[in-house]
Amino acid sequence: MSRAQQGRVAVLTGSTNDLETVRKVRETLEDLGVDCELRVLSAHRSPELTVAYVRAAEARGIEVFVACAGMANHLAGTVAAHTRLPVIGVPLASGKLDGLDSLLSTVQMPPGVPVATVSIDGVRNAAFLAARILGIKHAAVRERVEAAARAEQEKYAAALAEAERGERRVPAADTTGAAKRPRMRQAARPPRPGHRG
Ligand code: AIR
Repeated sequence: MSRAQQGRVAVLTGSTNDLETVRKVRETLEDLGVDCELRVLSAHRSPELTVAYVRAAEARGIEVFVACAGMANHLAGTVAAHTRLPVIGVPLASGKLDGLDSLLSTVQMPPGVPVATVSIDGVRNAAFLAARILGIKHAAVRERVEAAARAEQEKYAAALAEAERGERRVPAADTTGAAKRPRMRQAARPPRPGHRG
């Protein structure tokens, strides 16, 4: 862990084929000043290795897990069954159901074994949530989360101001402003039969 980084997150994923998507969890965590280790482990294909890794993780300094997998996703649930640390589940879009199977199998955990499930392919939000959890203990991470949120708000405000300036910019020859006026309304729907209006 570099001296600038605080906290330690284990990011697990079910297949090497997930890595392109899942690497964004690590990138975002590193941007937020959080140390992270990424492992390919499958609840179905390498169950014993997965459990051994989870059981040993806390002693090695892991504070939060992010578990990602596609299809019938039992990785996050398996992790949550073998640790008392917070577990964030990321359903991945893959297979014929495009992530819906993974979402449902990640989110529907029995009481007492929680998995905080983000959206399908919600890799960046998984990292932000892990950083918010770590921010309770690590002040430097809390500050990075705050700075990232402020930067996001400023970017949104700037885009909004730019859009409003564009709306007000009317060509000199067009005194009515009609050329710039956006078409906001669609044609009114015909009244439903029996509707008195
Ligand atoms: N997977 C791997 N072990 C259990 C599950 N659910 C997931 C992987 C991947 C999908 O199954 O996370 O998203 C397909 O894996 P593969 O290796 O066949 O591409």
